[in-house]
Amino acid sequence: MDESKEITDNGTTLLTQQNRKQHHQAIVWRNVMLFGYLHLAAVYGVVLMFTSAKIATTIFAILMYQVSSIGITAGAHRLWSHRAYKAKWPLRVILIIFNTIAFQFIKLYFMSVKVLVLNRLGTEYGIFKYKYVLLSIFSNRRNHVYEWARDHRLHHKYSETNADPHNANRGFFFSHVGWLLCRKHPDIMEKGRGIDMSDLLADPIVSFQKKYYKLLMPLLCFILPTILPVYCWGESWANSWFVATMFRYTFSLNVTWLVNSAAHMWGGRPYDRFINPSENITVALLALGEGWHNYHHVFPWDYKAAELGDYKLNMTTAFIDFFAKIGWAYDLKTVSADTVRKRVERTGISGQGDAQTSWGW
Ligand code: ST9
Ligand code: ZN
Ligand code: ZN
Repeated sequence: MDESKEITDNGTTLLTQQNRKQHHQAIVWRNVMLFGYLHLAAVYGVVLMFTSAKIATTIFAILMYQVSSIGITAGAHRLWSHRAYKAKWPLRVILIIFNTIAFQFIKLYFMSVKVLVLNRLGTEYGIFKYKYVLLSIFSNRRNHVYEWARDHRLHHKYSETNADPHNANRGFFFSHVGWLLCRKHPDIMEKGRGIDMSDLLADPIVSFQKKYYKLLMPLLCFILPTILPVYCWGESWANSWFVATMFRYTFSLNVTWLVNSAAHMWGGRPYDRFINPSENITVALLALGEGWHNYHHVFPWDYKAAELGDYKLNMTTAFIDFFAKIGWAYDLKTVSADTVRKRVERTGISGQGDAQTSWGW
């Protein structure tokens, strides 16, 4: 028997204490290379943006970033992870489409590059691997709303412990991207099993995404954003791939990660000075209102994810309010001024509210 494991009474396998440590520290080199490629490609995308790309391609990339961000903030985050409001099915369909544009299939790049090289060599092996890649693409199931929400609920419930997937106590790098470059801590799997996900399993639109994700995500996140600029306004394939797809995608990934890193480190803590999540304007601006993180960790059910929800610094709230006006969003949960005041008196810094923010520089 593998010495790193022990068998429990009911027959399940557990890692021993010693090996738990080694397990969660194991680096996943495939991800290191993939994220390395992504960031290099994004930098090249910036160069092309200022040298040869058409202005329409840059505008398209910004638009795709905004749309995919709403899929995360108003969709995966405030609606599906926190149930901060309810949405009728047409809005849920819009959000699941936006969300699928934002999602990623990191394995794809690495394997595609490998296959391109092998096929250039014209080997039988290359052709075999090509078939393997196609099979892998359609059999992977990572990062749909269900998995995103499960990790995020865990992040709130066990914030800054080993059961938090991006535990900010392990430093900026770990909470930003490092957690995606190594195996998850066993506490995450253990505590994750106790997270109630029945509401998402019962949502047919989330289940649809989960079922067809392998097909929908590559199409919406990579293939269409690359093809559209070429066919609609005559952009070159290289500009389209590196600007509209690689740069847009990597930028939006980093903005999302900043909520886990920067907004857990820099900024005011007016609602609860005993926790790390902070009010960070830079992150709020970039992440469409998700930088008011001290408030959000104290009142995660508030659909504004902020006390004031000022539209300029909270585009997601503007989006939800618009759909509430036409009746597609309803039961918007919020927190009374009195409850906020009492909490501030108990754990915060009185009289500061949303005003005690920081640019995080
Ligand atoms: C990406 C992540 O997309 C982005 C998420 C960011 C979250 C941010 C939140 C911010 C707050 C909200 C604000 C939004 C702002 C938005 C602004 C927009 C501009 N419970 O994962 P595995 C099970 S990154 C229970 O392989 P390893 C799991 O089911 C880019 N169980 O762990 C599985 O079991 P089974 C693309 C869990 O091997 C087993 O454990 N993403 C849980 O340690 C193994 O799971 C990628 O490239 C849980 N929570 O690998 C993916 N979790 O065998 C990168 C797991 O039954 N990830 N289980 O299937 C990976 O490659 C791997 O997950 C790993 C860990 C290497 C990191
Ligand atoms: Zn957080
Ligand atoms: Zn949250």
